[in-house]
Amino acid sequence: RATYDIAATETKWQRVWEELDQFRADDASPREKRYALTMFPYPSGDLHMGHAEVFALHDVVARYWWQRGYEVLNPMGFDSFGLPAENAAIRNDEHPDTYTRANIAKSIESCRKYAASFDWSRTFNTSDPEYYRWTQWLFLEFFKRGLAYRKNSPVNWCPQDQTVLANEQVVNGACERCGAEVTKKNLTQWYFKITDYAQELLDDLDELEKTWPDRVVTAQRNWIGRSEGAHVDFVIEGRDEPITVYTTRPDTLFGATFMVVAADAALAADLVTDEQREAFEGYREEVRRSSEIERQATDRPKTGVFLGVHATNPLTGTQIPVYAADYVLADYGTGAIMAVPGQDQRDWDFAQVFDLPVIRTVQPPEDFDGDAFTGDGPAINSANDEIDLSGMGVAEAKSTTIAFLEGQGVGRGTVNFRLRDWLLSRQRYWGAPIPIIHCPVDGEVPVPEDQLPVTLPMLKGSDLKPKGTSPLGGATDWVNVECPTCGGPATRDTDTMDTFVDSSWYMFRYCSPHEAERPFDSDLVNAWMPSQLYVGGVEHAVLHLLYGRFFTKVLNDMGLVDFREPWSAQLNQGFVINQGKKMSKSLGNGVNLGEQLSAFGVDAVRLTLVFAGPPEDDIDWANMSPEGSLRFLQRAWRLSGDVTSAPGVDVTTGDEALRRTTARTVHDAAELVEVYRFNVMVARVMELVNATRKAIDSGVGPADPAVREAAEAVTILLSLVAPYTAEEMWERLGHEPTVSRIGWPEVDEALLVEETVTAVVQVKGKVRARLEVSPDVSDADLEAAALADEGVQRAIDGAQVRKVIVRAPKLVNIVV
Ligand code: ANZ
Repeated sequence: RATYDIAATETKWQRVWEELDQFRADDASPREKRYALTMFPYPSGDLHMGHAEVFALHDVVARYWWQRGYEVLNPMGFDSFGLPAENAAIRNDEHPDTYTRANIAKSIESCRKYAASFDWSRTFNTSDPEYYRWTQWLFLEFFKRGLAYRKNSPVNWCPQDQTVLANEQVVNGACERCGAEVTKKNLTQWYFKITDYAQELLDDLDELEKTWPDRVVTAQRNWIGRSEGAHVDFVIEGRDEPITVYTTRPDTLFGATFMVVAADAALAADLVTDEQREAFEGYREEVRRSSEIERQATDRPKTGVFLGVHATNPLTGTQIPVYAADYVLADYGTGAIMAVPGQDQRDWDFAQVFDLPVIRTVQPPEDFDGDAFTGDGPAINSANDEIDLSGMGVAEAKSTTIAFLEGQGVGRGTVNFRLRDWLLSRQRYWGAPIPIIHCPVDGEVPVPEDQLPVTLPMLKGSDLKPKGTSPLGGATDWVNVECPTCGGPATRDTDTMDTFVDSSWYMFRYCSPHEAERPFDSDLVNAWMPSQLYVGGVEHAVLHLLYGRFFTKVLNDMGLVDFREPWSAQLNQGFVINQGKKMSKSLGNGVNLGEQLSAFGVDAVRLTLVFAGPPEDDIDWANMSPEGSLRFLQRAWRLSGDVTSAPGVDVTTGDEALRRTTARTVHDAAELVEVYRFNVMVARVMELVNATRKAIDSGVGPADPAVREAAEAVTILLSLVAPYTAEEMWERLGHEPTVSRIGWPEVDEALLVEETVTAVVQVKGKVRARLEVSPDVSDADLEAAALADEGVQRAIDGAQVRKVIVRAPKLVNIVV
């Protein structure tokens, strides 16, 4: 059996493509623009199976758009700042840039071999000074607008990486990068005020929900965590200022029998009496030593300490004790709660340990035998001389209570968000320096625009070892500067920015990557964006995808872009796993991409990944058959050698059955790609290959123009998945290179109309109607159509139908 030489084919076409440069996006093109974006990789090594999967899936759409006649922007760059490069540099005693550039060179080489249709003329690395100059410029714009600020607060601290982490980077209490258990530390840090946009970030999800994966939208909604409730003021004996608590259940206020303040909040230390101070401080130490995971575990026994003071319940007038405990978080709501053990399980558990009273304020159903009752029901034990909630449901009792508290001036309805401001400073070297100068006279002074970028001083190897403070602090020549305002001695900020800042605006940069006067050309950005497809991992559901949305809104407020959401549609691929498990070094189940590519060729690996299933599903490589993919590609390729008619032959005279199959396949393939069902599209191409093979080997024969039409359609459809094989086929079919931008096959609409058969309808044994129906009409549909026919109705003439015998698609017999 004839086959093609994989290695030779790959080398041959890479050279041709290089010369043709056919995927360069033309800003000036009159075609409609499409922007296919895929998350840029972190260059920590060469490409792996995960990249192979994403790029294969993403490329189907990018190549499809080209074939459909769009002008496509499909760029690729590298998210090259960050910890792995810095850690590698420490290990190898080199500069992080050296490591980063070597990996990038390897990755680009691999992407080219992999035939990903990226426009390499637009590539950049976020660690290029020409790029981070604008990251710094954007930081300063945020600073000028009050959206970047410094504050001292307890922050997540990774003891292993010796740096702070954003909340988003703490996963189950552990550092997202290295897995070390995260602790808390008080530090002055830079924040972006993303909370100013909380409501809009939430509202705009309603529109995105139509085109974004559900799990991403849900994750963002939960992360933003909007809740409606009330602030309630509690008067404390011997203290002027009341304590305000945040509650989502103001209706339960009559049942608030104690109060809890976060043990690590300043308020707790402020409230505690002298008699209780020692006990409190001991407890606080204990809390600081325990991890976030331990503290948030629901099954853990509740702990706490009495602060020695009482608060007055504003509705009952009762004196209720105030405790410090670790189940209340310092940085949520007001850091203090009213505890209602009758309706809240955590409060119930605490009340059991400390022997505190429980008053139910919602009547549980009769069969209820749990502890706290969190459901809806009529209010009980909830009345005094001025307000009576008795019998009201939760919603009504809430609004009634809020109105009453507002009237008394001791509370107000409020909206609360779980979302915190974005902590962006890092005490590490390999990132964009924060372009601020600290002056004893003028305070925080922005580095003047004409002095950007603030480039990193040359440090390497052991200079970079984590010390808990930024390594940049050691570069004294770099640190000590004149204050741009007063000229006096001042120092540079020594922190660098979180790499998520770099990746929050890279999609804009691709639209004008060589722009030297500003971060991007607004006209070009508005012409290309929002991007119509963003392909990437669901692990970015709340980090990157929320930050990028936030940046876009700020850029819109600055007048730099004319839209407020950067990505109108999104696709999350599953993971490539092996033998049912995530690939890992310790399990030794890693699959080496390079080996797969040399064994089966690029096309077979790409086809396997695309054909494996819906893109969202995980792919278990152990169950895949790249051999099978290769066999199919060779089968398809053989067709191209068997066609004996000439290019451009009049196909309208070809075999109609095969022409119909081809037309249907091409038509459906387009629809399938549009809804990301690439695997089904491939299955349909396989069927078309079989049908064509059958036609060649049967009476139709290889000279029939329909055979050429089918083989050409197969080639164009395959160009989305297996570009090397497709080019080879196209050439064998007698065409000039290349097939990649030849255009989508034209479909004769007439061939899509289903063939019909004639069904005969008899009433009392006499033919009364002939219906044109689809050959696969169901009995029920045919019966309905027969009974609806006017002639049939006339023949029945109001008589009782006793029996209908249906033999779809040919016959209906009506007995009256
Ligand atoms: C009284 C109450 C009664 C509550 C009840 C709930 C049920 P979400 O929905 O997540 O916003 N809370 C408030 N601040 C807290 C903090 N810093 N740490 C821990 N818990 C805190 O949750 C709001 C509810 O969580 C608030 O409503 C408060 O308890 C608690 F039957 O107040 B609730």
